[in-house]
Parts: sequence; structure tokens; C-alpha cells
Amino acid sequence: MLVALTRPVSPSLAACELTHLPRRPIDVQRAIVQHTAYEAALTALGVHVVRAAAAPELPDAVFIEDTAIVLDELAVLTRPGAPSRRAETPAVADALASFRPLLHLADPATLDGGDVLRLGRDLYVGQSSRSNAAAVAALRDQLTPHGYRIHATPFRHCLHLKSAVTAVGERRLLFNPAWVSADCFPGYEMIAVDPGEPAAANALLVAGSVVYPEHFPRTAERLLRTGAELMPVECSELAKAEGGVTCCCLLLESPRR
Ligand code: CIR
Repeated sequence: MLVALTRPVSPSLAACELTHLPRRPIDVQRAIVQHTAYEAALTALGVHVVRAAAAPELPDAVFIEDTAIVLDELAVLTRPGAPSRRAETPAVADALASFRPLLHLADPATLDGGDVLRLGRDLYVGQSSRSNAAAVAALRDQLTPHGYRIHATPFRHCLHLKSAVTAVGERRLLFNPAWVSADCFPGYEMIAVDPGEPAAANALLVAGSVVYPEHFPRTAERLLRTGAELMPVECSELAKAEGGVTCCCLLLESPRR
């Protein structure tokens, strides 16, 4: 069965890291309601949601995607690029340990899971302010023996690679052409976001449906025209913390609950 590991919204969310967005007031209660609805949307898609331990003192803990890369046969705990986020990983390791053998990235590697787009056995790793060349080298060392190919992938103007491109179908990607080049993904059908919605490329493909923010209606229209089945979610408060729909869970197949 498909499991989604999530982590509660921290009451200190307003002190989150911000890179490309100005700091705006965040309604934490509303963020909690939206996050609970996101978990309910996953449940409605047949996913078993497992919550990792709350970390009220860690503002960005809800963005659990950044702390690990979960693959079929193992998981890699990251070393997040923002020092304020490094204390997030031990509890995620505890939660993942019952599902996968664990590997760890070590200094000088820094990596946010939001920079890793997994497409089958290909891992596209964004080179960002959070994720460095040492992480790419470490992933190559650790994962090539397991049959994964690592592609260092340039992008610009956004926090993570998956702010610029995500999967929305079997061989179909949603992307912002101003932030990442389609040439990085030969063999894929590329759907561009609406130019008026530059941050709209972050979508979460779950069991054939696309969990997608309500606040990008024009790009949603484009997705619907491709035949995509959308599961709309409200995530405006977490978006103010520079989060999207991929970053609030780690998805994994598990033979047991
Ligand atoms: C941060 O800057 O680290 C958080 N405020 C947002 C992280 C979002 N993560 C993601 O898109 N994978």
C-alpha cells in the first residue's frame, strides 16, 4: 500500500526560512486546517497517512520532503541546506526506519529533498542554494550501485528544482520554462505552466491523480485539458512559507501498514 509520511505544522511556522518570497503574516491556524485537509485528500486517494513526531520548535518541520529521499529499496536522509533545518532529520529517520534501510548524507554535502525529482531510476538533482555538488557526488556513490542514475540539473529563480518541474503523468512533466529547460528531460511530454502563474509547477502525482493547489486555476485548466484527474487542495498559508504540495509528504510503497 502507498504510505505518506507527514509532519504537523509547527506553531512557530511564521519563523520559517524564506529565500525568494518576502515575509508576510502567516495564519498558523489556517495552515493547520489546510494541512489537515491535504492529509484528508491523500487519504481519499487511498493513501495511508503516517504522522512523524511533531517538532513545535522547528518552524519548517512540516516540509518533510526536504529531509529524505525515499527509494524502492532504501531511503537517504538528507543534510538540509539551511542549518536551521538540520535538526529535522532524526525524527524522520525514526519514522522511516520501520519502512526502509537508511543511508545518510554527511558534511560537506547539503541537499534538500525538494531538489530531487525522481522519475523511475533517474534522479534529477537540482543545483541550488540548498543542494551542492558534494551531494550529487555522494548520491552517485551511494545510489549508482542500486541502479539509479543521477543527473545534476540546473535551474534558476526558485527555491527547489521541484518548484520548477514535477511529474503529472507517466511520461508527462509540468514545468516553468523560465526556471528550468525542457532539454534536461528528453523523452518527456512537457506541459508549461500558465505564464501568469510562475510558481504553478509543483504538483503531487499520487496513484494517477494530481494533488494540486487551488490557487493556480489557469494552469489547472491546462492540466485538465491533458486528461489529468485533479485533487484540488487549499495551501495558500504554506505557500507563504515557500512550500508547495510535494514538500508536505514523503510517499513510499509499503507491504504493510
Ligand atoms: C524552506 O525555505 O526551507 C521552507 N520555508 C520551505 C521548504 C519547502 N520545501 C519544498 O518545497 N520541498
